[in-house]
Amino acid sequence: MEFHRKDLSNEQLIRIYKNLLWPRLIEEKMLVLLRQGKISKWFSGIGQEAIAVGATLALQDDEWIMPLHRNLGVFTSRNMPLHKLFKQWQGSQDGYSKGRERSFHFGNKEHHICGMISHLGPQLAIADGVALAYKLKKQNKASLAFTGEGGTSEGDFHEALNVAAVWDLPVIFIIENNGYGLSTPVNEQYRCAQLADRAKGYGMESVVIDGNNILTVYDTVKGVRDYCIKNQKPYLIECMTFRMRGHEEASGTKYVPKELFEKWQIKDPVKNYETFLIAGKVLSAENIENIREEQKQKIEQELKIGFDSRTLVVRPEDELMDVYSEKSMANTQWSVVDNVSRLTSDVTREIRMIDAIKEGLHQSMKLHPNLILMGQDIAQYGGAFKITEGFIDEFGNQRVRNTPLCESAIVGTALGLSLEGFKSVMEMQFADFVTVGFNQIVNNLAKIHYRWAQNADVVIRMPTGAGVGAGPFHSQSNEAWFVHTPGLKIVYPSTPADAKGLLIAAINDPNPVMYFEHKALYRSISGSVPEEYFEIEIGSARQVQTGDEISIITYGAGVHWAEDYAAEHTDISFDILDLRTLLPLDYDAIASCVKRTGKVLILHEDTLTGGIGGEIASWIAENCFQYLDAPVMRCASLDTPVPFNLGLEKNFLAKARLDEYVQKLISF
Ligand SMILES: Cc1ncc(C[n+]2csc(CCOP(=O)(O)OP(=O)(O)O)c2C)c(N)n1
Repeated sequence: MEFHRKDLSNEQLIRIYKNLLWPRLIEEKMLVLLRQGKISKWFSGIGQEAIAVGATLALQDDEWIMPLHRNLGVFTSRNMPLHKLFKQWQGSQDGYSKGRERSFHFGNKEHHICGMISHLGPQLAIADGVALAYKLKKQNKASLAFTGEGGTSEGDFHEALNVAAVWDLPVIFIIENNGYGLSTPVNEQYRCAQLADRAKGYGMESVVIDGNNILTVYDTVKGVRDYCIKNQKPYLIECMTFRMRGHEEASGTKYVPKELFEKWQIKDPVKNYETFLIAGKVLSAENIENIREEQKQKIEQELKIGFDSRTLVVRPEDELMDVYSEKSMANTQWSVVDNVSRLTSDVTREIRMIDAIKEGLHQSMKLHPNLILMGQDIAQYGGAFKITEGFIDEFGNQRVRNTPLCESAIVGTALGLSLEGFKSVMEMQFADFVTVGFNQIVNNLAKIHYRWAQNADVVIRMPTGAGVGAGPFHSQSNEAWFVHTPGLKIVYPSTPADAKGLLIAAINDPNPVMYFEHKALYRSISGSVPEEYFEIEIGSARQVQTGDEISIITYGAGVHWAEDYAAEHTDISFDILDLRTLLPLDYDAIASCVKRTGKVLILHEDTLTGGIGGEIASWIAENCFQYLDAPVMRCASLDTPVPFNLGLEKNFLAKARLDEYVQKLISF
């Protein structure tokens, strides 16, 4: 192995050596502890350390890195103390994730390390978001994301590289090509000669390097970083290396031919670098022995602290509290109200739902210079529903961004922006297409605060619902998928005023908010909306009307169905509650309804089975049983996909069965 020191001083070469050796020795010790049952799971990076260490040392300490499961060298090279790392691996509450995450699935803001989720691929687009933040702030920085060669087969790899290329983002993508993805060899993973060749297809430069040569990695990443910053472009580096142990320690290596281990043993990154240092008289064999001894002793000292963890204290309220980031009201100039009537000015006008959404978004853009809008066709074209029409002229194309067709990468990018203090609103062209960004939402955005205290300041606008003859893939109600995910907030307004106030609240909320807007209500519903900038509190329902015979608990289009029905059936005294927020639910308002009427009908456009109606019904049964005069009933859409033909769609929708359910309940 040839090493080129270029202009590196002896001190620098030694610093690099110490950083390279440190994760090796830690890991050797961990493998012993693993066999003794003192830690649970371990993904070995032995033989690959030069990549994580070389790349990390080549960056500045405040540049974000998105590491994976084999990148101990990233964590150690960012000087995370071993005792705390060890507590993390033990699942101690004193670790980086308060015992909530395993092995290397954690991040830390202070060290600018973004914690991976288990899913391979989603990390890459987060690096896009961070790089976009650097670009918008005109900072001379680059972000860096790792992937294994197996991970390059994921769609997220393609999406992230494409977005970085199209948006000219300073991101360094590193592929650690270590021969196997679990047991799958490279010839069953991809067909190109080198994965780096793919860069050309994205309009990106790339290089293949020896990933076992620490100076090659260090020098390449340093140069690539300069290139990315200077040219404001991404770059792909493929590091050739080998996985010297099993995928994880329990899975063995039977499927790997012995010759491969022999071939790569010779290329060991630590041994070879030591040989180079000795040959160049940078260090003597004795120096090296001393450094090794020093580090081994340090490991023992750190482990002593590491083992001394406090006993686990389980407090459900602490667990629940960390799911969401506290709302920060610092630097806010707006009036926060939980009821529109408490506004400071009473200037209102009659506007349509769509105009109210647009106004909320527009006022938010004016108030928050750090708010970025992203979505397909939202710039010059103004979006599929024209909500952002004209925004680009006022706010420019840096803040109002057309995206390529890649929902997953844009959600990931939004998260990356959040890491650097930006807010973002992403427009799903139709709520139906959220399925291709689902993983990022439910696993990355939703869980990140609980896992390592990083918030995801992201709103996803979801044009939703049926009633416009748009067929199975432009009509779905999919809010229930998200209600089942702790960490998200779900809002779903039914009036123009609520649409504006809730959108503003969603944007001000530091947590990920799914904002459902019903397409059929956009232009069909008008209402009085304050001109002023105001919030409707997330989590508060709206009592539409009070009555004493039947309570209809509903949201979205259901509110209008219920109101219309009540207007046509004045012989029945209806109590109507518009939930407005589905997560968190306003249980006080729900309980009040039950107490007022004793008969509850939950009405929603979503299909019956697994819809939120079931959740509310069971909560009422459990908590308000004594006030009930009849079983809680659910009126929902048919358990079929949404059909295209208007006659079939009408039959599908819950509204078609509203009369039947009201009659059933009234006569109970
Ligand atoms: C989306 C997804 N599918 C499957 C897995 C299970 N899995 C974990 S690691 C791994 C192999 C990854 O190979 P590679 O990307 O080459 O990285 P390496 O483990 O070799 O470093 C697999 C299949 C996963 N974590 N995520």
